[in-house]
Amino acid sequence: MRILGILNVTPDSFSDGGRYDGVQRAVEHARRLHAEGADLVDVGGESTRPGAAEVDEEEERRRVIPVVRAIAGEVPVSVDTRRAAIAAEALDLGAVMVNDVSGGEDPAMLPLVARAGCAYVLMHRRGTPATMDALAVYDDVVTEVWAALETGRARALDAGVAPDRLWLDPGIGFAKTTAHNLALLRDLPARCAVHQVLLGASRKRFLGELTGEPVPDRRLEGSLAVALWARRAGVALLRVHDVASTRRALAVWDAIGGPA
Ligand code: HH2
Repeated sequence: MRILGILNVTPDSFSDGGRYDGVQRAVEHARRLHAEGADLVDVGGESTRPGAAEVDEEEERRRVIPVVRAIAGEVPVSVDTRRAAIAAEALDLGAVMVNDVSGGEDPAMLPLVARAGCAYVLMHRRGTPATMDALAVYDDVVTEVWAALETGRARALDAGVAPDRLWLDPGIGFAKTTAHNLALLRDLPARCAVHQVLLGASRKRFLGELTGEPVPDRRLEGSLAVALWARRAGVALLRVHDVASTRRALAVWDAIGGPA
């Protein structure tokens, strides 16, 4: 399982908002994540936490692009954006992956990714950060989320994205309650048997609900429990804040599962 380290260059992300929103600090954190064992670093300039304000394109560019320019030569970069224009600039600067939480809403996104031949993460969500909590209503969350992802996958392949360049992500916490997130996690082994799956659960709200920990930075134990389950389930890429701790937990897990 590969690790995608999170670098939010935002003032308002739910866990690390305001910590890395200067280029120098962002670059140092990207280097640290890479040194700790992140295979890629995911650079994002727009918070998606419930209730977050939309960021206009110029502001997103101002936050993200200088950081991508500074680190793409030394650290493999994923750009966390739903805008094709930002993705295109990041790819030109050497980013190797586009992480699109909107699942391809920008009509220019899939053609861009197909042309570039880069890796692409297609995530499930409903609505926007402003509306998503009210949209967390499903008859059968697993069936509905994965049907939407299959539709997105078909659109991506039609647009010319190569199957081995595509990652599917059930979007933990995006228009999902704790019960929905748990159902999606429980179902992962079946999905990982047929798809390349990316999972992002690090420090999220449902971990706070399950453990009684309201402060996102103090949700390491819950995040590590999900990491071990993800490993067991066959997740291909895990998006985390705490790279060093995740690597250490996985080292023990893998040693137990490995040859004597
Ligand atoms: N979660 C967040 C952001 N981007 N991308 C993918 N593919 N999957 C996720 O689960 C995912 C994501 C939200 O977490 P974070 O970046 O820590 O916070 P914020 O959106 O407040 O910046």
